[in-house]
Amino acid sequence: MEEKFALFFLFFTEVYVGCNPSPLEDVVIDRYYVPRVCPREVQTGDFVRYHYNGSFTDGKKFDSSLERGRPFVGQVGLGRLITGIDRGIQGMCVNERRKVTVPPHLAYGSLGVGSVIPPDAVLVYDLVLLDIWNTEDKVQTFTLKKPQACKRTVVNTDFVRYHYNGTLLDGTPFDSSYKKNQTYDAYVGQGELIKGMDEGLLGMCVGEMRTIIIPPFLAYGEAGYGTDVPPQASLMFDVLLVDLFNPKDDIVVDNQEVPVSCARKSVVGDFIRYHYNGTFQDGTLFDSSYLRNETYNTYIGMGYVIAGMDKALLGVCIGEKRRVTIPPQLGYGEHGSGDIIPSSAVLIFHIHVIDFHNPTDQVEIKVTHKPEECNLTTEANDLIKYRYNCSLLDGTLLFTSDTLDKPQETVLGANRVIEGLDTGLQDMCKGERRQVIVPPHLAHGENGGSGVPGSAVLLFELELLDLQKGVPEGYNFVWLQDLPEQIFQSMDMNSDGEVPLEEFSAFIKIQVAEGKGRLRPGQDPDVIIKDMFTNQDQNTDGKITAEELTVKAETHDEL
Ligand SMILES: *[C@@H]1O[C@H](CO)[C@@H](O)[C@H](O)[C@H]1NC(C)=O
Ligand SMILES: *[C@@H]1O[C@H](CO)[C@@H](O)[C@H](O)[C@H]1NC(C)=O
Ligand SMILES: *[C@@H]1O[C@H](CO)[C@@H](O)[C@H](O)[C@H]1NC(C)=O
Ligand SMILES: *[C@@H]1O[C@H](CO)[C@@H](O)[C@H](O)[C@H]1NC(C)=O
Ligand SMILES: *[C@@H]1O[C@H](CO)[C@@H](O)[C@H](O)[C@H]1NC(C)=O
Ligand SMILES: *[C@@H]1O[C@H](CO)[C@@H](O)[C@H](O)[C@H]1NC(C)=O
Ligand SMILES: *[C@@H]1O[C@H](CO)[C@@H](O)[C@H](O)[C@H]1NC(C)=O
Ligand SMILES: [Ca+2]
Ligand SMILES: [Ca+2]
Repeated sequence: MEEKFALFFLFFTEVYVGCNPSPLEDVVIDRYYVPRVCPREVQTGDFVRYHYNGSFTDGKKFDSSLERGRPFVGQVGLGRLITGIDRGIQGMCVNERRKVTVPPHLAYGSLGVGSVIPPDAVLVYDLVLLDIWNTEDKVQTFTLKKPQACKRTVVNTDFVRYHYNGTLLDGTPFDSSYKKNQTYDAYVGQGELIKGMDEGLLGMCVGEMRTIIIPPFLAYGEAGYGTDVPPQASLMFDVLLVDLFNPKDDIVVDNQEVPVSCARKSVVGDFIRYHYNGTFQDGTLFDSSYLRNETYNTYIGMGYVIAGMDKALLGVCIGEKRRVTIPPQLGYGEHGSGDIIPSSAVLIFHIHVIDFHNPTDQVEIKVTHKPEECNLTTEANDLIKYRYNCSLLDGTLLFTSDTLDKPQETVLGANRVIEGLDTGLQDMCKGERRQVIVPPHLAHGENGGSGVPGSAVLLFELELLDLQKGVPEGYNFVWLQDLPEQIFQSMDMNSDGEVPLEEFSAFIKIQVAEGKGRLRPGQDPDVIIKDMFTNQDQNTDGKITAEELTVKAETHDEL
């Protein structure tokens, strides 16, 4: 029923009423379907959108909005519709169905409408209400779900990513972000969205779910949108806010857990190993180092990681935990990353710093116990016995000598242990205890090995149990004092001009006992002495002669 059409005939209905009263005084309303929830009822001044079939009392149809393919839109109670409808539609709610029987004086009177409606016709309208709105309407919002913690809410100029289901007021879906498998992304209050959405999103926090009801003049108005949004349609959006940031945002660091002792904080150029869980603002996990069982390792502040992470890793302590919120312009930007990071996504990282070091770091030694008497200290070539624990800086124990039957034994300065541990074991006296921190370039390096992760900083707890002064590599015996002038004569104790093994052995043992010389520690002295003897007995007749005896003069120690 066209508005103009209705208006034109109104005048005649009024005239008719006076002269020829109809058996029906007023409209008869049959509310044959009323929805359970009826949040709003039609009132005078409201705009309505409805479908109708108009028929005569014998059931013959004279008009139908359905057949015309679009619902009727009009304003109620202002004489723009036939009076019968103006009255019959009052109090109706969306999705309600009514049969309104209109006597002729409230419809087209004694004139009727051309060949369509005969004079004095009683009309039966079957109505279903699709939409109500009023020019006074505002955007309505209802929160369905809200996270407990809500630090930040949408303001103008924010960029939001949200999911939505859009329906008309009668429940007909017209669009949904879920169909496209991606959020709808836009700046708020910048004219990218319909006005009602710009308004309806304000104050929302990530994770909140809202219903936003928008009257047509703040949505698509007269024009409607495509085939799915008819002209003058109120829109109802169920919105779930997934993500929120402002292009002016910097990274945000919070939820810090800093260890009590923090000797130094990371700086540009440090190499760091950390664990992380990466989630979006809605809590969805997109990546985690824990799933790979290995830390993420990188240099800090050198552009090897996204700008926000480079910033987030500065100034951390070893063992620190922190949460970092990285806006997309400091993350993966508008392009996102592969299938994992959508465009313009805010990233939240929970970080746990395992260790960091600088390639210029040296071994760090902290003496935890020093015996009162500490005259004799370790140096290269010494044979030592020690206990140790070796752990990562997060406390993970890698190795310990406690599980061995006897203490660990080694010769210092002989490449027997990693360089950093060798350094850490030097200048130590018996009974001393230390904590030694060894950077990876003085330990197992970038690749790690035998249970040690790549680039790991190691913490050694050491205790020196015993030390025996040693001899340089390749030597069996060294003189600790100037060697005797007449060495062969000293050796040839019975002065018969020759020195058999027994005489040689007795001589060496006397030198050792008197502190004049030292045998290589850690081996059977007799075996070493025999070895030394064989070296001198050039003709292998079992005796050394004065001619055979040579002394490495330049080092004044080897026999
Ligand atoms: C009008 O008639 C059509 C076709 O018979 C029917 O589907 C519809 O429910 C009727 N009522 C309204 C209000 O459109
Ligand atoms: C959306 O994702 C689901 C599951 O991931 C997939 O089955 C579907 O084909 C996707 N739809 C579109 C339109 O990409
Ligand atoms: C949209 O509808 C789908 C399917 O009914 C539902 O799973 C989803 O939660 C709805 N989203 C919102 C924001 O209401
Ligand atoms: C990580 O370690 C756990 C337990 O040690 C193991 O069950 C899991 O398979 C490992 N995952 C990977 C990716 O190596
Ligand atoms: C990452 O998530 C795992 C599993 O939920 C948890 O055990 C771990 O503590 C989390 N790490 C950080 C740094 O939050
Ligand atoms: C160790 O040195 C102290 C002085 O520092 C001295 O009194 C002590 O006698 C020395 N002990 C030995 C065994 O040489
Ligand atoms: C190694 O750790 C155990 C357990 O904490 C401790 O008892 C032991 O003294 C440590 N060893 C060293 C050399 O510090
Ligand atoms: Ca002799
Ligand atoms: Ca000989």
